Amino acid sequence: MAERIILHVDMDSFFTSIEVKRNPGLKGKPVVVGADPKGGKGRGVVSTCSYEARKYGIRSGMPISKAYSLNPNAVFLTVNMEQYFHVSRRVMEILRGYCEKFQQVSIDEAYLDISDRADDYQAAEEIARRIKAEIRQKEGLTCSIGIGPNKLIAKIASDMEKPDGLTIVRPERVEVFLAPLSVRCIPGVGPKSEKVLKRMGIGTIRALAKADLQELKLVFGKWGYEMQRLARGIDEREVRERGLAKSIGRERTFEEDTNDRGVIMKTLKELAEEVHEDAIKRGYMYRTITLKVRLEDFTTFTRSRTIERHTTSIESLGIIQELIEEFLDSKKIRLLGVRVSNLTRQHDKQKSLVEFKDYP
Ligand code: TTP
Ligand code: MG
Repeated sequence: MAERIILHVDMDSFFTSIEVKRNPGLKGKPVVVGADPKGGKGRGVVSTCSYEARKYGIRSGMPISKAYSLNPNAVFLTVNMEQYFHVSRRVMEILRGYCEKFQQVSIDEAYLDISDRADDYQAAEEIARRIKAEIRQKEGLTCSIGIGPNKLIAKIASDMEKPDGLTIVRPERVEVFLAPLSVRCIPGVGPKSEKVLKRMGIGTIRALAKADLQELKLVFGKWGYEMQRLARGIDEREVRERGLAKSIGRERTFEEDTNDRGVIMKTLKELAEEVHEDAIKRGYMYRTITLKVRLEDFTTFTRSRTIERHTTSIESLGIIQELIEEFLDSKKIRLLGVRVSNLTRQHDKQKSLVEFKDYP
């Protein structure tokens, strides 16, 4: 494969930065965007928070009640998904203008293959600076950019000097750059792989790069081989626009079949929230919501509803709660699933015209 130069761009504390931009009085304050904390009794989670809030230990995905206990004086804001989607779209349009090959990976993150526009890393740095300046000028927001010979390196690099970072890793620096990092920095190595690797005495990427391949294969199969290639800085994944995902879903099998309404409703709520969060993070709105129910005798049913327009709020929850009703008095339930489909990253036309007017 010819040498490539890849950029990974990730907006800084994205939802929060948009809120601060709209209300400059919040600048420099700990700001948390997520569910309503209701004086510490609120349910739901933190979507994201400002870097000032992170100093108190507040993080994405944390229960909002926990965030409240860490700093009750932080500014708590609920999400304005529609606006974040608009900003996301405009940022992605800016980025698209800087490359031939583009790939949006989430609501605030994208890869750019700039190999045909930059002959060397100096030219790449120039481009990165222009991108940062254009986003700052047009949207009043900062981003962090990583530059490297492939997606893996670009992605890890973009996270290195957040916020407003620019980290360049030339091919000859890849090995030194990766060596001290935790194996967790490798995409695909989650808590489970990390644990197994730890037992094998492998904690850093350096150790993984040097590990015995046969042993890795024995434990992880093909993934062991791929993992080690990544640890050696080899990543041939192309930057390419993927078609939209077809659907996003989650299922859960009960340990014991149940007809307990409370348990069923609680599980559905969790599933709907997880699916919704996942859709938002990946930058998708949805129109169709599907419930799947498997009864104790293994008969399986699905029920779907399509709403009038794509949504960014958690309408899936209410709909799922209606769809489950017909199953509540029947046999015990073995498995529940929630799925959203009819996905888009684009606002429905009419709606967006209106929205654009009252958002500068
Ligand atoms: P991230 O890029 O992971 O986070 P961030 O942009 O807020 O902060 P950073 O400077 O570290 O990049 O996610 C982008 C947005 O996605 C984030 O602003 C809110 C949303 N999000 C959630 O709603 N829930 C989550 O658990 C995460 C991780 C993100
Ligand atoms: Mg981000």
